Amino acid sequence: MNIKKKKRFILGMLLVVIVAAAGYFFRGNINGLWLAKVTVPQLNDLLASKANGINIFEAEIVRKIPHNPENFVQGLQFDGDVLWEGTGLYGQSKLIKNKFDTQGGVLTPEHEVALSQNDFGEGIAVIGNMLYQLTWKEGRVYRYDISGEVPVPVSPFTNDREGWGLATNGQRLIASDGSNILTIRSTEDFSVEEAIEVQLQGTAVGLLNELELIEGKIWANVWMTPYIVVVDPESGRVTSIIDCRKLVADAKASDPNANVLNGIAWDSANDDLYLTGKKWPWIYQVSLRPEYTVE
Ligand SMILES: [Ca+2]
Repeated sequence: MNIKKKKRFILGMLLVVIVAAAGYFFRGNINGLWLAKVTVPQLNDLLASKANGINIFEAEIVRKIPHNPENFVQGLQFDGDVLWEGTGLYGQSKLIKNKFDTQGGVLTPEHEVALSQNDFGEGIAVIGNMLYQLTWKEGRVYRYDISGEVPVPVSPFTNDREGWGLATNGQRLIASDGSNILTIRSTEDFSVEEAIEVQLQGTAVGLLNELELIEGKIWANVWMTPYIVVVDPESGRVTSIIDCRKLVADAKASDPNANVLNGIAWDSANDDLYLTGKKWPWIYQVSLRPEYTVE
């Protein structure tokens, strides 16, 4: 790497750290000013420099499903023909049950549960008849019995750290907390059973947010970036990076209030992938273009 490139790389790294640290303290109050400071080329350089041997895919839009742009999406998961959605912000956090006609591409909200005004909703996950919903700094893990038409709250669990994203491997829960550590959690009491340190070629990847387990791999939105990392749960290694810049650009072109990428849902019945973001007017069905190289 020549000196000019090295200088650019160090400046890029520095900018990422400053923006991430600043953003961390203003989470939930992110506005356009903060986002304007995240310039993609720096992040892109960072990823390109680390990307040797890592698969990079570009998310391409297959279909756009209209979605309520007021929803500050923090969690997204399929359960049959229901698409569960968890949203954030104080005073606005909800659990939303959507009927999703995947054939027709129509999302119909059927029921909403409002969280306490003092809780900032985060990730959600469904295991059997139980839905779990995290809160950000409040330590509360909402639980709902979803065997009936309407989710029924049952006694909550306690989280020992910040709640960000949540997913499931079918038996246990997988939680993120904004760091590079993912924790495997018991469905009995939310206790930590295992920890996975996520790293990209030896470097920790932090700010892991919304999660999804897809064909044995953990997919994680990297907060404040247009990227998703695909993680091998055994080693914690990032095996692929999904570049979602096209979706971010389309969402922002449709609605200037569209915030960051956040929301991964895998329709296992049809092997279809859906992605969205905070306050995005669309949920995108996407396909992945392989052998994509960062220019
Ligand atoms: Ca998800």
